[in-house]
This record gives sequence, structure tokens and C-alpha cells, in this order.
Amino acid sequence: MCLDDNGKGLYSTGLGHGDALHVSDLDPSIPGLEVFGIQERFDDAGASFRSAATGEIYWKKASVKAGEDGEGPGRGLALDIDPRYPGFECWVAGAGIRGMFDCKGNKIADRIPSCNMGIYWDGDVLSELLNGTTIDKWDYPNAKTTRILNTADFQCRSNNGTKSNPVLSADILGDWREEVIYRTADNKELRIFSTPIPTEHRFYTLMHNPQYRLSIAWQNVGYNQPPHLGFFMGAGMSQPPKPEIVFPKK
Ligand SMILES: [Ca+2]
Ligand SMILES: [Ca+2]
Ligand SMILES: [Ca+2]
Ligand SMILES: [Ca+2]
Repeated sequence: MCLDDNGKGLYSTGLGHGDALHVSDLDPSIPGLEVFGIQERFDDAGASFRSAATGEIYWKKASVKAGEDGEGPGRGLALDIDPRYPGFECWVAGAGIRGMFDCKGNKIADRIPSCNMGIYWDGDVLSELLNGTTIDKWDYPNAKTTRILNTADFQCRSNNGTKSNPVLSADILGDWREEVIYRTADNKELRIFSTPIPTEHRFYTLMHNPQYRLSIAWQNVGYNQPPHLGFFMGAGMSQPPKPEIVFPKK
């Protein structure tokens, strides 16, 4: 379900038991924000892509056939990692619908990268992939990943068992690229990693975006998943809106 900012219910999809979901301007050709999520159910909506404002479902994918046993997909992720297709790519791990889809629901790859978190790390505006202690780049022509960084080389470990999360990923220092924080294996230190790669893109730091800032808060208190911006960031993006920031008077 979706709550309005006054606490009243806006809509419920009626799709049942959800799991990880992703909210941003996933499809820039449709005004407003979209939601990509998966359902832990056995029916016709293992994954769905919908309007964040109204809940209208633009497309959905069956996980297992009605009447079959199964728990639905374990994970789903939406990031812009392939500039050949406008907007965010959406992919699902497990349960019958494994594969990568464009933001219109067309299957574009059978192989998928990790299905966990994303990070803006290199110089381009596409997302990179963050999973466990590693940052990878999606090599879209060859449908495989290239390793950029493994923080295990710096004695770091991920958290939350099979969820394999960092302590935190967020734009907390320097330019708009995101930093990532890990614990060391002996749990005595926190280590902050920041990109050494130059970029030609200049943006306000991501924490200026209220949706992103809130995402960093819930990454700390809920089910750790990547933060998303309240505007489209990716290949072919427009310059983001200038943040409307008001400082409280002392
Ligand atoms: Ca949109
Ligand atoms: Ca894309
Ligand atoms: Ca990038
Ligand atoms: Ca940064």
C-alpha cells in the first residue's frame, strides 16, 4: 500500500506479500515516479512496474504458474545500467522470471548481474553494482560484469548474512558519486571508500534531494536496499532541478 504524506491511504495494489521495491523516475517517458517491485506469491505478479502516484500497473511478470508451489522471486532490482534502453533496467533473481527487462517490460537479457544494491561510483551517470564487498560495472554488450573494487582486499566484510550489505552507501563526502562504508573483519574499524575516478558531470550533491536523503535514513533502519533519487539520473538525463533548500533560522 501507499500512504499519503498526511498518513491517509492512497492505494493498495492488492498484489499480496511484497519484498524489495525500488522507487524513482524509472521511466522518464512517463511523468512522475514509478515503482518496480517483486511479490512473494505464487501467481501472476512475481514482478510489477507501476505508477507510484496511483498504483496503476503498467506491466507485470508471472513467477510460477497458478497452482504451482513456490515462493516467488527472492530479489528484484532497478538501476540504469544499459544506455541502449531508455530509463532503468529491471531484473529479478529466481523463480521462473529470471532475466533483465527494459522499463517497458521487454526482456533484453537472459543473464543478470548481482541483484542487491547500486552505487554511482565511476565517472558516468549510469549505476554500478554493489554486492557484498564488491563494486562491478555491467558490460552490457557482453552481458557480464567487470570488477572495479573488492573491499575484501582492504580487510572489509559485508553485513546481514545472505543480504550482504555494506554498513552504508550514500553520497556523504566530496562530489555526487557515492561513498560506501564497511566494517573490518575484526569489527574494530569502519572504513569509508570514495571513488578515485574523475567525472565530467557536475551536480548538486545527492543529499540535496529529499527522497534520496530519506533513503539514507531507511537504509539504516529497515531492509537495506539502494537509495534512489526523486528525479531521473541515468543516460540521456536532463540537468536535475536546482534543490529548494531552506535552512531553519536560529
Ligand atoms: Ca516516470
Ligand atoms: Ca537504461
Ligand atoms: Ca556510473
Ligand atoms: Ca560523494
